[in-house]
Amino acid sequence: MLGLPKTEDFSLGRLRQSGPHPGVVSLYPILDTALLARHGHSLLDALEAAIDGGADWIQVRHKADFDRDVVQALEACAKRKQDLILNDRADYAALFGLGLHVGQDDLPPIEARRIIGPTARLGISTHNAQQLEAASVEPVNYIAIGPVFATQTKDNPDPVVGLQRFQCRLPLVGIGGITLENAPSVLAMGIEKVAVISALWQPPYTLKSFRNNIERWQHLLNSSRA
Ligand code: TZP
Ligand code: MG
Repeated sequence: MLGLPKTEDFSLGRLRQSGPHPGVVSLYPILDTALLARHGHSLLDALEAAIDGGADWIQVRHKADFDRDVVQALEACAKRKQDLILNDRADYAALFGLGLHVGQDDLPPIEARRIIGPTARLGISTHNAQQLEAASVEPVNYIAIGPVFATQTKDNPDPVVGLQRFQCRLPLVGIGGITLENAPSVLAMGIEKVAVISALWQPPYTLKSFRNNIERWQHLLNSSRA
């Protein structure tokens, strides 16, 4: 069907990609296009600032229509960072050769994997231990768990999971309401990355302050081992 690979081509053993420094937690900034627009910044400029601040994994989250302007901005971002991770949309991830992050109501990971191919990074959001266990047998590279704390960023968020320690064979990403102040407590959850949207933006909301915040977070996380 459509020349897509078969699902059994994706063996779970090939998918684990742990970080280069075991025990070190890193920042996973998410560029939310609505938040960027509120602060008057383009997606590409924000991506550049995040890369400059030292971020490795970076996600683009666009919850509105994929109109032509957005698609062009995404294409420019894909040229800048080929392993960028796109939220929700397997079609655009495949079109531009990007990674993908899916939620519980998006395309199931096994289908998403067939669309984006065997090597692109694929992550999934989970919101409780049952979803986490179910996700751990999917052909994903990492699993996000959250919201860890209350968040203003997501519409209709699931109940807060709090600071539980989760066991998982795949790299875990904590997300939701994580700030520079509470980040050290999150590390005890056994996670490899903290995904952050709003807390990376502080007054004066410039690209320079965003870039510097990313550097500060990385520094804090690098100096606190999980
Ligand atoms: N999924 C669970 S919480 C959340 C998402 C996308 C929002 C995280 O945003 P913030 O601003 O870091 O709380
Ligand atoms: Mg989604």
